[in-house]
Amino acid sequence: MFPFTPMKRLSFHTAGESHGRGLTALLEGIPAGLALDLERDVDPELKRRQGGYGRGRRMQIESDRADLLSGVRLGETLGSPISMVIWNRDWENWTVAMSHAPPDEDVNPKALRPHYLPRPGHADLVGAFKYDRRDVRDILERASARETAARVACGAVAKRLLAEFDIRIGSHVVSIGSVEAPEVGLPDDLNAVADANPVRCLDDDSATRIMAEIDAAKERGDTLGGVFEVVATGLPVGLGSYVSWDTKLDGRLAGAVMSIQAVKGVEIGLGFTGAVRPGSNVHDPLVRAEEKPRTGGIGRSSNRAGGLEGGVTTGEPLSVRGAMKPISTLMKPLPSVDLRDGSVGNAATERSDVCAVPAAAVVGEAMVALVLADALLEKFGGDSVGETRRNFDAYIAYLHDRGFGER
Ligand code: EPS
Repeated sequence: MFPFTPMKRLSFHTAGESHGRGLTALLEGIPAGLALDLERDVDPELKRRQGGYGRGRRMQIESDRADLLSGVRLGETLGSPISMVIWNRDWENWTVAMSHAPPDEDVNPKALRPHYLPRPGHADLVGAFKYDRRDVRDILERASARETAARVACGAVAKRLLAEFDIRIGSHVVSIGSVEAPEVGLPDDLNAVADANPVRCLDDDSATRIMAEIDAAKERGDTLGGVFEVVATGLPVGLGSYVSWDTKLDGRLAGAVMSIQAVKGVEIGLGFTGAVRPGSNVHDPLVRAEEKPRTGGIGRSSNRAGGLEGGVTTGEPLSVRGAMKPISTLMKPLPSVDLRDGSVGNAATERSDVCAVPAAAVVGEAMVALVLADALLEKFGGDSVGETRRNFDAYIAYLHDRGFGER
């Protein structure tokens, strides 16, 4: 058996704890010759991830920006690994609790900020068993969604590559708590519209109701989840493959989006809704579309497939939805068991967000961008962006010239 390898040409790694010194992002496989300026291309994405109504006080402490360590010279990528660091400003408040050195003998145990009552729904308990820890801080520091800042840094570079080929990625919030926004046509510049709204929702009335629901949840000491949609436009037909299970792009996208902290469901196109409809109301009729060379001049009169058929891009907009459960740190905590003595108590509480769905949507964009950039390089190869472009352009020209006829 082969391991499941969603990424074929690109690879990325992140390291870092939520209240440690910082997060490291390492991205390998980006071709040489890509113009890259972190202040222009990466930092604004980090800022987008920090926003959203419902975030806690931590986001007022942090002001994320990426420090470049390697992989770029004179404004262009070198083809070598790109490494970036995002320093945690909050670290200065955690130097004792998150010290790399063993604690002093006379340290006040409280200064180490231990937690012994795992939060239901969090990685706390399973992590404590798996890694043989008692203090669940050893688990939660890495399980924290702070790690997604490093994913967004890598995703921003992937977006920069995709933009060279006019492939754009945006997202918006579909629902939070019980409020579901009505379906509206997607604006051309999806992120410009979504980012202008405090919960990244395209419908202002729904956004108002969502914010009221977030306020009420906060008042109750509760948290809220929701659904976001990531949309990619400009993709050519033919990324991914149907020939083997681990080459199918739908599976690779689903794995990437499902890997985001607190995501419990992923849908592509109609997703679960398609399972209850007859086929005639699910599949998208084919139509001639000479004006759309990236679909091969044959388009679809609807896009219920969400831009993928057989695990291969169709050239229609790609739609991936992620369902995020409510954050598991509740200010009015649920019952838990104390790992020191087995006594029953309430789960640990600490500063957290009430809702992070708007941020998760931005992380979703990053994960989708990384998978799509990988699929682009898988099909077109290229050690330099120029080489990738020549191969890409030749393919688009082939699609344009292909015409009809039996062979
Ligand atoms: C998080 C808890 C909160 C969030 C954090 C994720 O942090 P803190 O415990 O420091 O208040 O703000 O998210 C981030 C720091 C971030 O950058 O997204 C958690 O427990 O997962």
